[in-house]
Amino acid sequence: MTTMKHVHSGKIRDLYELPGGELLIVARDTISAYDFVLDTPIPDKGRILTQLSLWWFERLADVVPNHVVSAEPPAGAPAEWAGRCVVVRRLDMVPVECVARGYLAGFGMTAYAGGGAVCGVRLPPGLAEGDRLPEPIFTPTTKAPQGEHDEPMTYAEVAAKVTPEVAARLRDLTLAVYRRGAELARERGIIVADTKIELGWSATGELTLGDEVLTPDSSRFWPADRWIPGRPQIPYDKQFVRDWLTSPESGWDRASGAPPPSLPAGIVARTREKYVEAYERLTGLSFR
Ligand code: Q0N
Repeated sequence: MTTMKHVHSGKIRDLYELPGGELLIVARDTISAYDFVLDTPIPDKGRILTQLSLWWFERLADVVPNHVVSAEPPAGAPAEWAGRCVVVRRLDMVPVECVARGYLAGFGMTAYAGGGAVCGVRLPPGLAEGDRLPEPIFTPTTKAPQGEHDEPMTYAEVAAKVTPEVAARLRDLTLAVYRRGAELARERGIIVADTKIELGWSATGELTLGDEVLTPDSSRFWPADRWIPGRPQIPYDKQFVRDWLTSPESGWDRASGAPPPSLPAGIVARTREKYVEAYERLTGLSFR
């Protein structure tokens, strides 16, 4: 029986320490919307995103090594963790959130509208929300403690924090992961507008990909056939949730600050279907 020491609970995933010092990431079925974690889980979301991330790690192995040790639950793990837990090597995490953007959305849009640049990267004038950028850009942020918001960093700030040599490697790896992911996804009808990765140092001193990668939780996925630059895009996974929450049926007033209501079964089922669809489209595999 393996003893698992609980070390951290995030919004979406829990982290445990295993006896050998390895870590165990357990993904939950939780979904967030409008900065709230909803009280209604999406069945299978944890398994779908875990399996998608594992698939990408393999697909990216020639770009960057990853922290995965095993996708088998350790002996003694609860049966309901099957398929949604991953044993990983402990890394010494780099103190920078590594973000690549290929399209203008979210913070990238806000920063561009405010001064024509994102994290110190100047962009051409005249870009609209949802536009594809001439080239993907590296837009790192600080790693804020839980509950606080990450702050944008310029490339020079990253270099000052981790050395210029390491900053260049973070940027190059982040852009390489984004390019590989976005290109493959685009062929399969999904736009990856941006993505966040976490890198860390392995015990042997190799810069290694941690966390999860190229999932709808770590990236903005848009359905390519509904991409209309010039306005906010439809999120691939959360379209039904957001539409319902902001509709009169939900009775929710977003401006009130009150937590959103529970989701109706129909919205849950259609949202689950979007995660299954994203997984199946990207991997070409059938879910379960
Ligand atoms: C780590 N976080 C932030 C997992 C991700 N391989 C690792 N080694 C050391 N630390 C971490 C990892 C990883 N991954 C990463 N916290 C610790 C995000 N977490 C949230 C919970 O799930």
